[in-house]
Amino acid sequence: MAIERTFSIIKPDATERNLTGAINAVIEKAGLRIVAQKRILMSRREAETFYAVHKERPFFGELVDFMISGPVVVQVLEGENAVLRYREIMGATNPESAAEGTIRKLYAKSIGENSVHGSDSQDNAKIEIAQFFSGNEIVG
Ligand code: IDP
Repeated sequence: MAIERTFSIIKPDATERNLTGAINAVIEKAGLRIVAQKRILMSRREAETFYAVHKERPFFGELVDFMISGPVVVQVLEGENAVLRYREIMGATNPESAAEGTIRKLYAKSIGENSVHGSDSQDNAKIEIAQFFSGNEIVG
């Protein structure tokens, strides 16, 4: 199977509740390796760029405000089928629909404040990683 990289964000609702370590434990237990990680405060422009695909959606303003409301932890995760694997352990966008044991089932507060982001394709993973990390910050 292919070793891939995906991009992850631990969102402000989770950093606020001191859940970075708990979420990282789920990630590592699933066999994904955290090969880059930093805690940052996103600028409004960074958040708007990151979620540009959703700019026509009714929740766009709320989403951007939330993503800049506190620190986030941006990460690069590496492993077999990392994009799909991370989506599996994140769980559904809405925690009420998320499977038992997933990060969102365990920790998300709502469909908006849902604790984690993970890339939805290999192409988007590459774009998202490049938005936040330079090559020498990623150590596999
Ligand atoms: P995903 O994060 O599971 O891939 P997307 O549909 O790509 O879900 O939505 C991106 C993010 O936008 C979600 O993770 C969530 O934070 C937010 N979001 C999605 N739908 C809603 C909504 O109906 N209300 C508020 N925020 C939403």
